[in-house]
Amino acid sequence: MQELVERLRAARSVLVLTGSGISAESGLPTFRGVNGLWRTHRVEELASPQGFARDPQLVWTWYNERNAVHRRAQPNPGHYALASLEERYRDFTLATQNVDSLHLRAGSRNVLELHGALRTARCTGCDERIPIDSSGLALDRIEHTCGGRIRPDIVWFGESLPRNAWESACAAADRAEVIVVVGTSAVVYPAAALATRGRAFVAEVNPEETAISDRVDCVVRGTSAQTLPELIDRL
Ligand code: BJW
Repeated sequence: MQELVERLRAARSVLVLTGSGISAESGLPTFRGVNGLWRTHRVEELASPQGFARDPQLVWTWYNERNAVHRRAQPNPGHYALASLEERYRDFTLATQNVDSLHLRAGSRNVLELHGALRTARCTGCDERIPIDSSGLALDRIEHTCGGRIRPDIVWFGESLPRNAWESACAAADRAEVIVVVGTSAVVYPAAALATRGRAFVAEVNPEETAISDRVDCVVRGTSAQTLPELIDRL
């Protein structure tokens, strides 16, 4: 961790990329872990455009349940440590693959939500966005007045990432002197490519080995809620 501390002390431009592991200590499941969402649910039924076209009520029932769980969850010390890290830099970007809004609730400001967010929904026809509260979307509101359907405002496999968020994340990766990759298996593209596309010093914070562990400059093996506050204390 000492080398990462020194790099962060010297850096003017920092990018952090997070995945579902950072919310694990808030009680939210990851995707590919032992009890991960993709181990216990069929991704093609619940999280794909085809699944939504087939049975939008089933898809919304699942996302409404997840939305309720996210709302009850609280940011953990890892989320708060990243919000505090942001205070030290003029050029700090937090690109997250998470749809749970916990970074924003922890006080992070320059957050790019690469896979969307569950706090909004959007119409497949006219693209109108509507806010989603803790009760989720009522199933009788799925059919929109324009003839389209209201769907979760998130990115499923085969779909493009939100253009502005993606372009801003690429620019941040190119500018960054340090990139910290937290709590992601780094198997989902294009997000995973951010970690290693620039010339930055790249550090990984994760209790397990990942797809990019052998390509990063420094590995901090531990959970984010344990190691990130320690990192901030040492800066
Ligand atoms: C802890 C911890 C603790 C545990 N502390 N850490 C190149 C090659 C091959 C395929 C592709 C490619 N480029 C694109 C593709 C296709 C595809 C893809 O990547 N497939 C691969 C899986 C093979 N990508 C896409 O389709 C993307 N779109 C795209 O590329 O558009 C262009 C295009 C258009 C048309 C055709 C083709 C391309 C879109 C990807 C969208 C991903 N969506 C999901 C679902 C979001 C909605 C929802 O939430 O329901 O996003 S999938 C899921 O995976 C979710 C996550 O954001 C994402 C990443 O998962 P994450 O967060 O890394 O979770 P895990 O479980 O994998 O890892 C958790 C980690 O945490 C582990 O490492 C643990 O050790 C760690 N951990 N506890 C710290 N306490």
